[in-house]
Amino acid sequence: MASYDEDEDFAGSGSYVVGSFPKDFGYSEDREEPSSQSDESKPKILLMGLRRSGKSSILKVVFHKMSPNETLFLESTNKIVKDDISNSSFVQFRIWDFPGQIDFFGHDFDSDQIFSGCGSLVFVIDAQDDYMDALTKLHQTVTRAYKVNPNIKFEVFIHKVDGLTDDHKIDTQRDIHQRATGELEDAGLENLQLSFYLTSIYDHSVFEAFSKVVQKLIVQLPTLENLLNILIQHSAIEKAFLFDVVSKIYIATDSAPVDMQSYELCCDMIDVVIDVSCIYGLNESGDPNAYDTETASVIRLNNSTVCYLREVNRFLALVCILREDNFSKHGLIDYNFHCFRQAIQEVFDLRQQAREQGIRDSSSRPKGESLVV
Ligand SMILES: Nc1nc2c(ncn2[C@@H]2O[C@H](COP(=O)(O)OP(=O)(O)OP(=O)(O)O)[C@@H](O)[C@H]2O)c(=O)[nH]1
Ligand SMILES: [Mg+2]
Repeated sequence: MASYDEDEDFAGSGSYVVGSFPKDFGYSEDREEPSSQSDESKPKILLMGLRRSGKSSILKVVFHKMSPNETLFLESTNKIVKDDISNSSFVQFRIWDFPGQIDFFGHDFDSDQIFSGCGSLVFVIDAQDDYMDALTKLHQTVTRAYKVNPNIKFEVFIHKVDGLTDDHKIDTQRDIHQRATGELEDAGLENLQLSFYLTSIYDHSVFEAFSKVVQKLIVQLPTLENLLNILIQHSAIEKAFLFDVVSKIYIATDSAPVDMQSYELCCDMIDVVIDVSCIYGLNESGDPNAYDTETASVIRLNNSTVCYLREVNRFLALVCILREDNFSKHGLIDYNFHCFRQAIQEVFDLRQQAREQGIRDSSSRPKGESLVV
């Protein structure tokens, strides 16, 4: 990194641990709260898989800022842990972390209750271990879930790939993909689609995979993607991500392909901005505040690239990558960003209206399977 311009005021928070968000991740109070939804209407994401496959670690690292090394001390989960993500984050859902040894055929397992109202089922397979038992369990799990609720999105995380060479990763993914889908075809379930991801908590892959899982549940995704496409085309931006700041998962991006490096760069930028802002930032009245409407940053890299971050709303930030010469049209970009932010606001105002409507007729509505973001 060549230089770092901190060109706008940051706001920050008092109690702060380096490398993590403060608990009271601050913002001005007068904004609309994200959640007035009842708990039941938020879609569920289920985390399943064999014991020690890494389910709780994924939950802790992605949504609770645990450092990967700390997961070594996690205890085995012995009952379903229900985690409500919506209070600290823009995306609204509940994650249920299951114990690895759960018995689907036991009396205490109510599959109707568990799989109905479920948006996604993330099945975690430990790629460093022999995965034959995991594949059997995967098959049992998805067939059972599919019977109860065919709308569930089935996501397979081929996990702990930090221990594998690149070739080994590809081979493992191919092998798991073939065996899992082959078994489903044999069982006459061709319509049951599985998506596969190579993940590890030791790099950004698990955040990227979770971004995609969450995106599938966002009903307004095509609109958000469209707005991002318009923005980048008119501002000569190479790549733009709309981030959920706390979790660092991106809820939408433009249609140019995502390369891991750009995503990592943008994640790191969020960390840097929040860190600096937590330490040095104060809002107008002198109170600490980590992230607010003034939050913005420009980082110039030594390969003639610029990373640009702007606050979109309480929970979201736009992070863009563009060529340095195109950044000279700064005014144009800012104007376009202003339009973009307004459009996003309109999308969410509609969401709010729909939600209020929904609360009124919630008794007659099926419980949500899509995220209403
Ligand atoms: N190398 C590596 N180890 C991981 C990764 N994710 C998790 N682990 C380790 O795997 C072990 C088990 O992780 P847990 O998160 O407790 O697994 P779990 O699936 O929740 O296990 P149960 O609760 O018993 O079902 C821990 O020691 C983690 O540090 C990863 O991406 N790479
Ligand atoms: Mg666990």
